[in-house]
Amino acid sequence: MAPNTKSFGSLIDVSSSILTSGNPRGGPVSNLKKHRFKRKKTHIKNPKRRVNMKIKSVKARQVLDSRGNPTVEVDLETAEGFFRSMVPSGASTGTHEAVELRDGNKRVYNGKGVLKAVGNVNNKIAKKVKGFDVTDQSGLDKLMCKLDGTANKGNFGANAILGVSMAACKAASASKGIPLYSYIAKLSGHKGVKLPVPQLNVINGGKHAGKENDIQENMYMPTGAKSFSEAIRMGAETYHVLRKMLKNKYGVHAIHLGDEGGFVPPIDTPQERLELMIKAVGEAGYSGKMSIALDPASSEFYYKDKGGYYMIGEKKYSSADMVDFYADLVKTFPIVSIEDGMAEDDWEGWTLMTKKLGGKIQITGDDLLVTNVERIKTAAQKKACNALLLKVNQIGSVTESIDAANMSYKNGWGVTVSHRSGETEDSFIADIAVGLDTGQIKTGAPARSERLAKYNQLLRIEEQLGKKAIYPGKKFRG
Ligand code: 2PG
Ligand code: MG
Repeated sequence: MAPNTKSFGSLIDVSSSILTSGNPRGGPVSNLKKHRFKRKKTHIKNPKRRVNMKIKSVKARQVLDSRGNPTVEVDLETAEGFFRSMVPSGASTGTHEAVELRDGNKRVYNGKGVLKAVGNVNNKIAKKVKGFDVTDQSGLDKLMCKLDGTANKGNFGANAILGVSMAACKAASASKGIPLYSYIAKLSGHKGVKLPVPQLNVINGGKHAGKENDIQENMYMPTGAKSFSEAIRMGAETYHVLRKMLKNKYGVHAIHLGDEGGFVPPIDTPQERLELMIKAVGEAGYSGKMSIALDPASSEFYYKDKGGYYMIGEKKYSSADMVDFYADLVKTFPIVSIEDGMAEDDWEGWTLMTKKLGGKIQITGDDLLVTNVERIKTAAQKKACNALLLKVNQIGSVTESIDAANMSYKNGWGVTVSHRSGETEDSFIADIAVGLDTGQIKTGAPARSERLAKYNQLLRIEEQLGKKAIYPGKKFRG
């Protein structure tokens, strides 16, 4: 039976923890303040509201992501209303990631359909989680992992499990009458007051731009801003200066956008791209206030079978050559963070890079760690990196994502919450970044609504936190 429109009001607000928690049943926004105030009071004082925490129904469907590929959407119903999540999807995926279940029928969506994962939610997970208390996030996630029965969620699909896990988390925050980021902070043992320094991917390369043997992401980090909103302003203004510059220099083709909203100019040398980025910073008036982060995504240009070498453009590099190459870039440009500078299983290369550059910059593991505590443990033992890139769909549940962040903090590492190149309008990762006090988020250029959904949600959170909000700037690593 289709849910009534009043209840479905909250679905429109899935991207906004404020509206979801303040006004879970929808209704006119003008009533929001009054409504939120009332709910908080009654809820805190009335333990009987626990009854509202039970899952009434779970329904998944196939929708499309920002690349026009199918993905899983989940609507989870409690007495508070309906709560929706949408699952992101990568292109430069690590081989150790949890399984993203695709149908594989080449005649339908090029094999990328997710009807099997959708069916797993609707036919297998839904009935088992009916009646489960959404505020028991780890119990719910454990139950789904147990039912799946594999180490990599290969049975149900991480895309199926994560959809339910995120929707339950939203439902739980609403039942507690607090914003999603505050709820995640409580779940994970953090304060939930730190706005992240954004890593804004303004020049897209590699797989996100249809290129090979190429640095994938060239990002601005507004470390000199005083607040998150100032950081976004700096990022957006500089992005527009860069756009003009690229158009003047290379013509209109240079300002077409890649998967993450950054430009794809016909510039192949990494140095030339960075020079232009820094020039744009100067013209925008932010010299000295904007740092740079890179994600080469080097597993994509590592040729393991042919003796193990990297290749950028036409040039081959050993692991040691790559470290020298990065060291040169770090000397020349204000680079503060390099992610996946080495390939996912080149442990020696990672350790070498961390030894040589880890004292100076952040060395972030993405494909290396895949948000997996076991790989984080190994990396810590080998001193292979000093930061985690946290992607919820790499591991496939909210609880395991929190565990990955907490273990990274224990190692003294930095943590960056990250989008995927295939994204949706769901802004869950904005709330998780604040909830975990990571101090960093990577969610694309300041362009394209699937990217802006996250930055805009962070603007709302900043407004709601008011004076409590902390923007770490240069201290983004915690
Ligand atoms: C990455 C991500 C996100 P993808 O490599 O960090 O930018 O790309 O989602 O394609 O794996
Ligand atoms: Mg990466």
